[in-house]
Amino acid sequence: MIGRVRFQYCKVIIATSMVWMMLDVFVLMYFTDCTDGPRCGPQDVRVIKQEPDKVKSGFLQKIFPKGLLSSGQRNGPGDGGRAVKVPPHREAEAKETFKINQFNLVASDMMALNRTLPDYRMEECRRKKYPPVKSLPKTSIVIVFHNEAWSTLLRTVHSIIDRSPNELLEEILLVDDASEKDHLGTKLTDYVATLPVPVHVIRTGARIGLIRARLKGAFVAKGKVITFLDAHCECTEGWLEPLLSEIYNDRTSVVCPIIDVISDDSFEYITGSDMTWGGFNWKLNFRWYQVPQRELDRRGGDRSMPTRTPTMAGGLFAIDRDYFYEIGSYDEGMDIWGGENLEMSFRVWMCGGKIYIVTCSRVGHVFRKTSPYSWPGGVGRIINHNTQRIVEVWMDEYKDFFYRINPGVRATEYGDISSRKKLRQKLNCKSFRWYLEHIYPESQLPIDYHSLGEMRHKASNLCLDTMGRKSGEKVGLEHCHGQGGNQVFSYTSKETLQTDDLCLDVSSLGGPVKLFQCHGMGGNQKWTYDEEVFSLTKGKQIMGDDGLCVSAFGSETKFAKCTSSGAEWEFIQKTMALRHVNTDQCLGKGNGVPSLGKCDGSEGQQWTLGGLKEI
Ligand code: UD2
Ligand code: MN
Repeated sequence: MIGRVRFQYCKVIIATSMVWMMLDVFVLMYFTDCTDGPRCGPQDVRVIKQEPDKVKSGFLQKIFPKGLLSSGQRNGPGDGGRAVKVPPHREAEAKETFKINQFNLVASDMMALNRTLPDYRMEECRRKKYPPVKSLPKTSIVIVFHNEAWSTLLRTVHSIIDRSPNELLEEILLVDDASEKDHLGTKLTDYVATLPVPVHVIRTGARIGLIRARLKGAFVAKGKVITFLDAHCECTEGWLEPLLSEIYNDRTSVVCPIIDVISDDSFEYITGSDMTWGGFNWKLNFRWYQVPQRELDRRGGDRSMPTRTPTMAGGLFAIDRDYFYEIGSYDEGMDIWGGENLEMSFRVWMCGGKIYIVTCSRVGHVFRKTSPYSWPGGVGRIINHNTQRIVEVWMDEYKDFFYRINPGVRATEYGDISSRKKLRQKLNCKSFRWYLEHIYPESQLPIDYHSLGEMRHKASNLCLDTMGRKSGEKVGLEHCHGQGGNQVFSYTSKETLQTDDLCLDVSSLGGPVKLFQCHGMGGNQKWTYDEEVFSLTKGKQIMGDDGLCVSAFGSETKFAKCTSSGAEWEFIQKTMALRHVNTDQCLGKGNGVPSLGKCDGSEGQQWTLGGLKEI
């Protein structure tokens, strides 16, 4: 027993409470009497995993339905976070049932509901001292689901119970959003009644979508903090204390764990990076991006310190319950799925709160490639409806940018937003520009820009086109279709030529013109447009009002007496050239594709930028 305890200076092991004693093979708690050391004090109340040699055969099966919990051997499928190998005779079944949940149901069902996971935390996190458990706020955990699989839902629940100090769990609230599966009916209610933590099932009746379902859960939550989780998660060792302690320190902090990846195919637990944060692209899709140097510096290089993140993924976070309501909970007008995470992110930052990714807290989530459930009225309608509610309420003048890029979205109705606008006023929230400037200066949505529209090559009358390609691939030149989409580019005030989160990038002299993730650091992505230049031609003079001519003196130009030599200039006010600064070459067309060449002022290097404006 002791051999498995990591902190060996801790001496006394006491099992607490009848329930826990009954389940001591399943969950064991121990206190320590040490007076010093990284994890001393009452916060040392820990939940540790079941000990194989302590399990009496058949014990767990008496309490839990047969075969659901791992007993005895802890080297079963998926244990240790390992990938599950579906045996050959079940492969066809796995393939067939994949579409039910959009993950490998056979693999999930093969694993114990309480499979073991290693402690994935970084060393600094394990050493960190948190406030004593008795002073941390208790949390209600709200999990909404629609047609979730039994094994993923219950594994989420078991992972919470197994890896959280019992004292911190007020309750687990399972909000069933009108599921149509037998296993989520009385079987679920009966099962959760056997668990050593209060677990309640709330039924929405009709399908109301995840946003309103979460609101239902939050409404009955008794805990000082509400922690939201998706229904296919696994919490890891020590996940809860770092989240609660941030809220304990500042109740206006909204905190997310690092979301690790549980493979949708093998259920392997794959740790995610602590160097990514949340952002969004031009379509207002949530995206993970690299944490910029600015934020690393703010944390003094300490990776165990929470990262301030511009947006959150949305599914996994904890928030002070009263603050949740003060800051406007959720927009009840949002349907089914999508957008609520950006809405909340903008709102929290603009109205005085903060959002962190707490890098000492790790929770796994099964990321799926497609959604398994129905979307009443269609995916497009729902997403466009929800997105417009964000844009109209929170984005001020930047809504024009959004609609220019996504004109089709306008056709969808978005309902009444007056109460959300009032909320913004009541909370006295800052502008979206403020948010971009202060919270998200690295945003892919340019804060200021010179142009937004097509980029037309004058000589060929063709338009720059992403051809739907990805980062690292070449940009194309196509007939201008005037439909926006792949032909919308912005020349930004950071002097990048950008389309969504990709920038025109040339990495070497003579190299191809590629699309690359915008990094915001100039370099290979910096371009100038439309500089005033003088180009030397024969027989032309530029005469000023005073009768003097523009003349060359070395590399400088000055007004001087008009003579037959040295003053023969053509003044081209608009070169319309796009000069790549690093290589000092201009964008033109070679072999049918955009390419760089020595700047020569020719028509082959002239571009008109759509939506050009003064800033
Ligand atoms: C992400 C979030 C998710 C939510 C969503 C945007 C993570 C890991 N996940 O998508 O929480 O913020 O972005 O809205 O950050 N559900 C219902 N009723 C419905 C539809 C879904 O209860 O009508 C449940 C569903 O069973 C699941 C949860 O809502 O437990 C989130 O849905 P998802 O897993 O399909 O969302 P995900 O992870 O793709
Ligand atoms: Mn999910």
